[in-house]
Amino acid sequence: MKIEAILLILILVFAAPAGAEGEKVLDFDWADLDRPCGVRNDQEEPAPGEVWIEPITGMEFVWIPGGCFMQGTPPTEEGRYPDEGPLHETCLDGFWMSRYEATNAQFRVYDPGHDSQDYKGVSLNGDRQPAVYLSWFEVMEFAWWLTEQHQGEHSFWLPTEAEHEYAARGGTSTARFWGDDPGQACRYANVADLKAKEDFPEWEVHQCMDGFVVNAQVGTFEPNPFGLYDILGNAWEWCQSWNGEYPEGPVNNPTGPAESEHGRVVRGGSWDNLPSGVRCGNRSYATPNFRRYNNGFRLIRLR
Ligand SMILES: [Ca+2]
Ligand SMILES: [Ca+2]
Repeated sequence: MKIEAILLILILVFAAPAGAEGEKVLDFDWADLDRPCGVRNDQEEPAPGEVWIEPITGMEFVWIPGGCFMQGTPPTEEGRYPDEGPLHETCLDGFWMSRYEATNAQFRVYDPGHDSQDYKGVSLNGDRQPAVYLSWFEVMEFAWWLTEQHQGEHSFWLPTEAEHEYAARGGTSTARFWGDDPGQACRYANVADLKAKEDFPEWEVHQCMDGFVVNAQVGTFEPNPFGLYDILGNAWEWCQSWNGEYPEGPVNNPTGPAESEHGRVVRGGSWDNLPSGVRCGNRSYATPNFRRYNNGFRLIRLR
């Protein structure tokens, strides 16, 4: 079945916005969806860094040029976990990626009742704070809804795991896009820092002060070389891919395994993570029903 046909079916079935009350029950298998990569062949490739504003939510997308990179981490990287190998070459088509994590205000265009909750009494519901406390399913429904608003002209998805790592690295190969030193994090990312340690002395933190205990407004820190903000730190970001072992050899546009008992990939680390959790190559995952105060998303646009 062509992807357009699958899309249409899903839009017809799941077009209704999420209500503020009650849980929704989804009875289809997202694993059936093979996400396409790249833009339409009949479209001219945008220039690196070109910007497109999504008119309904105001989300700002930046063009990420295609290319090849070494995905994963070398065994010498400090804080590395075994599932980050083997290092392997991954080549990707270009894609549009949201410059910022999706915010509460943007998500509430779709679901006015969305509640990002609080962390130990501190609100996470500010308009420009990242939308969190959302399951993978709820995020995908948002993406389908936004796709429907564009009536086939554009489609919106989560990044694959490979796209997220490629985007986060921004052409760099160090542990973090600013280098290897976690002590430099606080210029570029909201992480578990010395400010957080004042409130939570038991936390292992980065040895610097970013000034935020919980989610900061998106775009507070310096961007990476692709012009992406908070691609490390602030909120974890849901990805399209299931978690699984890396391939041994080079791959083109990998979308990940067909399924996994571990769940869907989350990437980038967050404001409550120690240095090993905030690295471009760090891999994490959660079951698709999982919701948490530090887990958000950003979209990509294809077509
Ligand atoms: Ca912080
Ligand atoms: Ca983030």
